[in-house]
Amino acid sequence: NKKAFIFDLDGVIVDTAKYHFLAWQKLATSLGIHFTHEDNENLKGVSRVRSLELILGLGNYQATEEEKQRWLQKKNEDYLTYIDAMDESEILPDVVKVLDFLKTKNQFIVLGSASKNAIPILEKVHILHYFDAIVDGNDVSNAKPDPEVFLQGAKKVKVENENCIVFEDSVAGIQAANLAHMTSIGIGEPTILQEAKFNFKDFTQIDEAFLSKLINE
Ligand code: B16
Ligand code: MG
Repeated sequence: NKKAFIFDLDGVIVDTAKYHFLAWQKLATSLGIHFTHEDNENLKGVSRVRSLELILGLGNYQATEEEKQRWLQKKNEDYLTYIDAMDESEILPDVVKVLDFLKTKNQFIVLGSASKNAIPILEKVHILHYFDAIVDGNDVSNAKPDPEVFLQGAKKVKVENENCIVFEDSVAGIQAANLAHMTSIGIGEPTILQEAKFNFKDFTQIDEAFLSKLINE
């Protein structure tokens, strides 16, 4: 039996949230908006456009469509300068170990991310070759918690939704996986990701016995 293991990117494979934060904060500061690490938590798993709207909301800032487009582009250019400097040392602990194990067990490995920069990031950290399918922010029209991103992933590898396992660090992503009738695994703070079927602090807490059980059940 072949299952599909669907990985979110930011917060699961790499910690790009810190770079999103720096780029958003630069923009916010230039607009006179106070933007904190706490505010950044609410942007995790959220699309780029929605993130900008949330930040403008913090400053009660009314912007024209033209301004919004310009700022989105500016933020992404800044973000990409950080991405450009990434290498494999930024892969979160034991992610590669889990990917290797799933490969030896001949399981499908899929990416399900809201980011439009997913492929360049995977290339930068040299793990693009592990993925049998990639669904990212360029493919989906409905953001998490809508299950579209994961449903498209399952379809690409032709695996039933019930046979998909999703690793997610955001509440919206866990909800999306649950709505898709997939097995949801929260990576991060269990109190935040309560709705997940299983919870782990990070991949160092996930052992081969657990993965084997998921493969064989
Ligand atoms: P981009 P994920 C998400 O990635 C991030 O968590 C979120 O903070 C970001 O706004 C979104 O991607 C869009 O990213 O600006 O690169 O298109 O967690 O779904 O992998
Ligand atoms: Mg994420």
